[in-house]
Amino acid sequence: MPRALITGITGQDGSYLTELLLEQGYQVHGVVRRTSSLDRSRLHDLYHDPNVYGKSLFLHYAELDDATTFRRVLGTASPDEIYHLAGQSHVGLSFEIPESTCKMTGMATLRLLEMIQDQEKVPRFFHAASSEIFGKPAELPQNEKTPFKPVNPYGASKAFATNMVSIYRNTFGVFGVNGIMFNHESPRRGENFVTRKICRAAAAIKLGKQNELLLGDTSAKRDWGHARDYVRGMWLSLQHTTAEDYVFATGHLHSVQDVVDTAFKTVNLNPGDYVRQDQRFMRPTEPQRLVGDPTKAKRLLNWEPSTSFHDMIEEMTQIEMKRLDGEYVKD
Ligand code: G4F
Repeated sequence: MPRALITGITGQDGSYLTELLLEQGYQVHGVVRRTSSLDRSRLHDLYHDPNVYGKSLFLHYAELDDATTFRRVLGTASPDEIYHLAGQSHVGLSFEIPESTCKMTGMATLRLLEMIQDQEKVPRFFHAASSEIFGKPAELPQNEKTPFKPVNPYGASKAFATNMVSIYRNTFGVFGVNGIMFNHESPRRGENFVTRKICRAAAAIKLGKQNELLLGDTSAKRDWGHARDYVRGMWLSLQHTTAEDYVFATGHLHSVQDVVDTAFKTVNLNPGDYVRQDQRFMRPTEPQRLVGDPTKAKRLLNWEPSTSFHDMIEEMTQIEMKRLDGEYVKD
């Protein structure tokens, strides 16, 4: 039974990846922060399933900046594969807490690379890198060779971590993979990211539970795919014979306004009646034209996104309607 260790297991990607790895017959170990509550988390069902928790799924308390406890978890879990997904992942917030963003996103990755090198059996290592490393890119679409030009503290810390993974791979032979993840969303997305915020608001307004939706720059564009597809890419990348970097993206750009239009159309409302711009949600700088070229992932891993932008936003909005109506949704 292969053994995997996931940092950030309670997040959107961590929960989908856990389900995938359990289906593939893995024993899954997850690192959770002491402050995390599992009860209302995305792992709730698995955590409360006596056939799963304590049998094929194990959770360990540890902080990424506490090497002693993390080393202990590594010893207990003895993983064949590590999926490093944890970190401060909100770009806007990274302007407010740049130091801790760099500590949690950049330095924590380096610390992990150092620790795994000391293991008797060195596990394969997946790092969730980000399209934010490209910032204001010189070429369109971006691929694995596009130079890094981050424009915010989050992107800069991810660029540092991505470089470190390459350095440990090229210098010390670690099987380290950077998955350069473009935006990926789902009904499990955190509420402060724009797609979930919009889908939730459209549903809440429809149900009379909210009056308006305040947003920042609605002309901003992103390459948005479904998180379920992207975690499959993570897993596939560690099964390949060689350690490589991969862009995971759809190759299609949509604006925040497109998200608004699709979500409000799903609930038959006119967005112009409810959506307002609010300076508080504008960012000091915006990355530009972040759109990925997933050709390499397709060629080497046979990876392709399977859910369209339209279907994803529709699904997210419909699930919000059910949730706000008090229905339990296993998404
Ligand atoms: O949903 P967002 O906050 O995602 P962002 O900044 O693109 O970052 C996400 O994707 C990256 C790439 O995969 C990850 F590295 C990162 O960790 C995170 O998962 O914002 C998307 C766009 C931005 O241009 C933002 O300025 O939406 C714009 N926006 C407009 N109004 C807003 C809002 N974003 C948020 N969060 N809230 C708003 O009200």
